[in-house]
Amino acid sequence: MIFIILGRPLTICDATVPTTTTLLCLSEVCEFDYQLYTFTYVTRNGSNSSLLRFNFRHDSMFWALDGVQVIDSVSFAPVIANGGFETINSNDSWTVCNPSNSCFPGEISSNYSRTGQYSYLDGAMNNPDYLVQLFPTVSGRLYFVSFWLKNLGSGVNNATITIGS
Ligand SMILES: *[C@@H]1O[C@H](CO)[C@@H](O)[C@H](O)[C@H]1NC(C)=O
Ligand SMILES: *[C@@H]1O[C@H](CO)[C@@H](O)[C@H](O)[C@H]1NC(C)=O
Ligand SMILES: *[C@@H]1O[C@H](CO)[C@@H](O)[C@H](O)[C@H]1NC(C)=O
Ligand SMILES: *[C@@H]1O[C@H](CO)[C@@H](O)[C@H](O)[C@H]1NC(C)=O
Ligand SMILES: *[C@@H]1O[C@H](CO)[C@@H](O)[C@H](O)[C@H]1NC(C)=O
Ligand SMILES: [Ca+2]
Repeated sequence: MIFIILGRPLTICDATVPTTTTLLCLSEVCEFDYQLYTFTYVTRNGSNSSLLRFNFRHDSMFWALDGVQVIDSVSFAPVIANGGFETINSNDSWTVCNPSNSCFPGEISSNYSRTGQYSYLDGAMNNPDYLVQLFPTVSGRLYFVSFWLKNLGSGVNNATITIGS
């Protein structure tokens, strides 16, 4: 890959939570344009926060992610920050962990935004890296989770999205 990606590299690792559910697992899939994925999630009883995690590996191209939303089913308030990746200099939302020091780890980029100016772009080679956000949630409550995901090419790839609380 010879793409030049503009944007602030994100390198900070983040927290874990006691329970984790897999929302989506794609592996060795062909190229596809932005597609909306929607899920419901009920937080663990006794928890006060949730962790949304996007694991990405792409050996030949990139995954693009935009429009991430988590909505409280009671108040209808959005509970995730910077879901459109527009606030590139903020430290209060997403972090990326690249434990295997993969080439082409996740970055915010202006090349493939779905809405606004920026999206998240991840081409971690050989081993996955992951994008996480920890956010406050109400114990035992239903949340609506959604995001737009685009696959820029076929070959060896993997997108595994989990949520936990
Ligand atoms: C949730 O936790 C509270 C406090 O521990 C307990 O009283 C309640 O029964 C639990 N509810 C469920 C649905 O497990
Ligand atoms: C959330 O839960 C953790 C672990 O149970 C606790 O240490 C923390 O104080 C809680 N935070 C709030 C804001 O209640
Ligand atoms: C974000 O965090 C990094 C690492 O702690 C720090 O160097 C940087 O100044 C912070 N950026 C902002 C905008 O707070
Ligand atoms: C990404 O954007 C930069 C800056 O606009 C541009 O130079 C580059 O060609 C773009 N790369 C791709 C793969 O579109
Ligand atoms: C896809 O990635 C997930 C998370 O990193 C991993 O648990 C899973 O084994 C991978 N699947 C394949 C087929 O590579
Ligand atoms: Ca955006």
